[in-house]
Amino acid sequence: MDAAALRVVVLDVDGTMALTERWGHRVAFNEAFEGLGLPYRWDEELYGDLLAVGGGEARLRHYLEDRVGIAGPEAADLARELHVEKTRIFQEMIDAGRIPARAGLVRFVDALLEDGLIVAVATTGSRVWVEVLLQRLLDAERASALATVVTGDDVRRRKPDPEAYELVCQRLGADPGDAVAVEDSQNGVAAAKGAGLACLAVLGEYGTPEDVESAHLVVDGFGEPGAPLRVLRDPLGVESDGMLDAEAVRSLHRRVRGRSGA
Ligand code: XBP
Ligand code: MG
Repeated sequence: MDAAALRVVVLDVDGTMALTERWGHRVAFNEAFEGLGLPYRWDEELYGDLLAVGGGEARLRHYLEDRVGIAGPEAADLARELHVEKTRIFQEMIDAGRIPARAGLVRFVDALLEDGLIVAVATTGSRVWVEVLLQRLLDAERASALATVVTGDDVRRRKPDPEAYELVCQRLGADPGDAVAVEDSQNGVAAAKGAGLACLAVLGEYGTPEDVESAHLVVDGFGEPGAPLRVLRDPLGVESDGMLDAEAVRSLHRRVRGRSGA
């Protein structure tokens, strides 16, 4: 049976399209704590641990209950109030141009679109800032070329649950076997593979090769002319010649599908 042809590439946002966590979201959370007169602060190491919980409001509630010891209902109310303030602060950071695209992202998206591939987004982040950030990272024309954008507001279960990727495929009428996900974290790779997509990991600021070892290819970036990416794991022998482009993603997809005979 011929392997299904690649049709769709689904991009994660946080850690993949932009390094948003360490100096973006984490700083916004800390400024929200300060703004509400609370003594809590998330240093870089603690935040890396807390990223295991997808969704900023859920992350806050987990921290307040498990690390601070605040009871459930009170923690839920405070988490909601803090997350509204954090989201406002993060939007200000985006508007101030403090969240740049990763090197090679725009080149990569252009290559996918020019090759006739459908490009979509699946993120756990909140829609209210995701849409603004995509306009900033990609410019308005490219952002409007995205076939669909699934955010944390559109799903009941966040990554590592596969729901976000299942919803993208459902909205596009695409078989997961015809799609490749581009992710940066353990939760993201688990969500993509759980939904049946092949998965390429572009390591983010917190991910390690071990975290994403179940991805079909692990690299340290998108690569740029003169600044080649480093291949960290390539069990299928995809070969990317220093830059991710449509052919590299098609090669990965062929090898994954060809191997499983799907
Ligand atoms: C991103 C997240 C988000 C961000 C914070 O995960 O988990 O919660 O950390 O954004 P992924 P919000 O990269 O897997 O999409 O505060 O808006 O949730
Ligand atoms: Mg991510």
